[in-house]
Amino acid sequence: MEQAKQTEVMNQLLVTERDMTDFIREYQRMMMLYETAIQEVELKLDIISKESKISVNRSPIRSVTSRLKDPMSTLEKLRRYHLPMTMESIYTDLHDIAGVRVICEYIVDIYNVRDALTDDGKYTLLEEKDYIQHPKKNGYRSLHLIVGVPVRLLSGTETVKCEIQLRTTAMDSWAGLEHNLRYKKGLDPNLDLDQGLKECAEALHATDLKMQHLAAMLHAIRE
Ligand code: 0O2
Repeated sequence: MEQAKQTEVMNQLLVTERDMTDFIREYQRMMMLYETAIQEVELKLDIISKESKISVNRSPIRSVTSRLKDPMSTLEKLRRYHLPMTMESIYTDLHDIAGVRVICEYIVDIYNVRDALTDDGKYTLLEEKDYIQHPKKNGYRSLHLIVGVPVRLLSGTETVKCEIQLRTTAMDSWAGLEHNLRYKKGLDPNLDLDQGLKECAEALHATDLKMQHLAAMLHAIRE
C-alpha cells in the first residue's frame, strides 16, 4: 500500500478506536451514575427501616432488591419505543435503567415508605403510578415511583432517574409467578391464563387487606 493510503487507513482506525473508547467511557460513566443512585436509595431505605425498628419496634420493609437494566433490554426498549440509540436518549427517555424493588409488610407500609422517601424533598418525585388503587387488567398491583436522585460527583451534582417499585410480599409473589408464566416457552397461545391470574391476584389482595386489618387490631389492643 502506498504511504498516503496507509496513513489514511491508520488515521481512520485511530478515529474509530477513539470513538469506541469515548463510547465505552461514556457508558461506564452512565452506569456508575445509575449504580450510585441505587446505592443512595438503598441507604435511605436502610435508614427508614432501622429508624422504624427503633421508634415503633417494627420495620415496614421486609426486603430490598435492585438491578441495573442490562444493555440488551435497554437497546430493546429504545427500539420498541422508536427512540434514538444514543446515551442522551437513555438518560432522557428511559426511566428504569436503575430499579429498586421494596417489599413491604402491609399495604399501608407502602405509602408510609413512599412518604418517607419523598417528604424531605431530597428526591424529586417525577412520576407516580399507583397500580394498587388502580390495578392493571391482569391483576398486577404495585406502587411505582420515578424519582430524580441527586448524585454527587467530583465534577458536581447530577440528577439521575431511578424507578422504585413498592409492593407487599403477596403482590410480589403474584408478579414473580405471572412473569414466569408469561415468558414460559411452548405454551399453547390459545390458552387463556388471564382470568385465572386475575382471580389469584384478587384472592391475594383480599389476604393482604385481612392481614393488615388483623395487624391493626392487635396494635390497638397492645396500645
Ligand atoms: P423489569 O426487568 O422488571 O424491569 P415499560 O417500562 O415501558 O415496559 P411502563 O408502562 O412505562 O412500561 O411501565 P410500568 O408498567 O409502570 O412498569 C414496568 C415494570 O413494572 C415492568 O418492568 C415490571 O417490572 C413491572 N410490571 C408492570 N406490569 C406488570 C405485569 O403485568 N406483570 C409483572 N409481573 N410485572 C409488571 P419490565 O421492563 O417489564 O421488566
